[in-house]
Amino acid sequence: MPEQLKNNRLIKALLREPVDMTPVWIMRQAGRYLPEYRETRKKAGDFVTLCQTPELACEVTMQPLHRYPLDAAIIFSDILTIPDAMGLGLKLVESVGPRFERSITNSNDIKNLPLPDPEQELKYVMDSIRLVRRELNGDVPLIGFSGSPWTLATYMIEGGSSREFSKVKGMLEAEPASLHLLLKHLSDSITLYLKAQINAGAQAIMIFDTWGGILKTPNYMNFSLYYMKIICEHLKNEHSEVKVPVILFTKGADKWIEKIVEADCDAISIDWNSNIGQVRERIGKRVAIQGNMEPRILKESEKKIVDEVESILRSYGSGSGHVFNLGHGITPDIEPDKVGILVDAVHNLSRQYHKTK
Ligand code: 1CP
Repeated sequence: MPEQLKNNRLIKALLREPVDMTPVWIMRQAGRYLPEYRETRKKAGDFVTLCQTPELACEVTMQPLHRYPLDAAIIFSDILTIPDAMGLGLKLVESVGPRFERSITNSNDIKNLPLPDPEQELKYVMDSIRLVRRELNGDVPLIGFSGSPWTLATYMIEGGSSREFSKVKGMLEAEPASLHLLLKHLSDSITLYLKAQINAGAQAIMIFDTWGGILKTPNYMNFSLYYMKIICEHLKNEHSEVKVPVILFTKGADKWIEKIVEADCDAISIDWNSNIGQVRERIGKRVAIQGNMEPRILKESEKKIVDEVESILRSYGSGSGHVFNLGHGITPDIEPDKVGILVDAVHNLSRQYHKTK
């Protein structure tokens, strides 16, 4: 429970309660930029086996926390566990990305999709969460996550990663009712999955809508945000004594931020195309804000990284409600020491913004 957490800055900031310094964690903090991650992945044999072996998933979840004084752990898994559990057959193909053995092409495929039981087909995720909670021993909170219905639908219909999204956009135009059927089914499944993650020990939840930004405004509202909002409503009371904050992240959503905060979320995560200070002004005190350094900056000099951290902290300004993060995942080409520079800079430079008078 958060009260028993030794470092509770993340949860406090997500709930806009006072903190001594701005909490920081990094999207994809356990990943290929770390040599120890690449070692464990080799030991597992492949990425899917790594995700499905709780001892190894726990090991890689902990790796970045052994290196840096991060304010949160995020469970090592992937957003594509749900489609895999629905029988699509996930593989990660080297230098191509995630691929499914089977994809969704018509309404019959959708009607035949099972609703995975999180404690059966996805038990390995829950076991990883239980293991990490034991390993963390209350040091920092553990974040659980899922993809958004829209983002998962893009992978299921395209059969993997995509650049053009022509199949899913084709279904949206030609068979919107079928697409809604799939999105509804995914919302049900994600709700069960996230509730199970909370019951297994996740202390905050993040929903990744990586591909919401490719939609036109009315389609974003109807095919992406609408379903995330339903999930948030279902999660609102999914905690015993302490609140489990929910973070929504749509990449490329600057123009929709006022609409996103109307969903029952506690925080929004923003990419580097938004100005964090302006976002704060636009939304007032409604939710906390996570973000938003461009991952590419981590390739620059120590001075440039520290300057950028300072500029983001200054732009947000005084008071709680900010969780420092990148605007998207860290890339495999980053030198691990640069992450240490970032984390220390956030902690050191943010104290001045949290002085109580
Ligand atoms: O070893 C490898 O080559 C695997 C690379 C990798 C990793 C480290 C993949 C394949 N997934 C992950 C882990 C992962 N994925 C985490 C772990 C927790 C963390 O430390 O942050 C998380 C939160 C994700 C979420 C995820 N997977 C998203 C949403 C976030 C985002 O980056 O936008 C998406 C879109 C995926 C799909 C996916 N899985 C893997 C890759 C390379 C991708 C992206 C493919 C694409 O661009 O379409």
